[in-house]
Amino acid sequence: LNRQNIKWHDFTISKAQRSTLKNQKPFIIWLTGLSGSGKSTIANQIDKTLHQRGFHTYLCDGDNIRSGINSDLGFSDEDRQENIRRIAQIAKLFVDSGLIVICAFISPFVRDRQLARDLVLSDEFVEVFVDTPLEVCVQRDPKNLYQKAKKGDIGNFTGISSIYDKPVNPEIIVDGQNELEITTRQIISYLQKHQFLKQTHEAD
Ligand code: ADX
Repeated sequence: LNRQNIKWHDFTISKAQRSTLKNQKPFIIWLTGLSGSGKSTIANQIDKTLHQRGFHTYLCDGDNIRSGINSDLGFSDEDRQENIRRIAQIAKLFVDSGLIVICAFISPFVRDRQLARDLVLSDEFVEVFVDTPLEVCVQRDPKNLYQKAKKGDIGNFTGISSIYDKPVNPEIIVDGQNELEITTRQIISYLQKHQFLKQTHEAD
């Protein structure tokens, strides 16, 4: 591909101006963990809580993104890499637009999560490891996918026939077996403590 003739252009209205208008600091909350670990449920609760407190948010979730923009991708290592690359670029655009973006993807490879992190400023990325033991995810098996993966009906299944790199140094580790309310409070407290959430928004 010849990218020589492509040049980045800064337009008049900046990220700072867009976020000032929204009265918030834009950033990404990146949830990673096994299938069935609870990422989507936690992401939804964080999204709801922030929205109710007056923040402008957007939630990107694996199954949704994969049914639209990434419907051409499967679960080989290369496709997962491309999945995360595109989502990270999309999340960056949302951050640029002034939003708080909540991403919930297995994102099994440390390299791809690092790539996503490196796309934004160092204080714009909060990695949350949803730590739920594989046995618990297998037991939950909400979509019966572990059962199919064990029988060999689904290949490259994370935790069964495809690897998951545990995060090395995530900002937050949540115990996927905790009550949803406790986990949500843990994440929101972190965000408050580290100045991600301005005080002007009402706390409940
Ligand atoms: S990722 O690995 O590329 O980050 P992503 O989060 O987008 O995965 O999608 C994961 C979802 O796809 C799972 O929750 C599950 O419902 C579904 N899925 C289908 N096949 C697989 C597979 N082989 N491995 C993992 N998840 C799969």
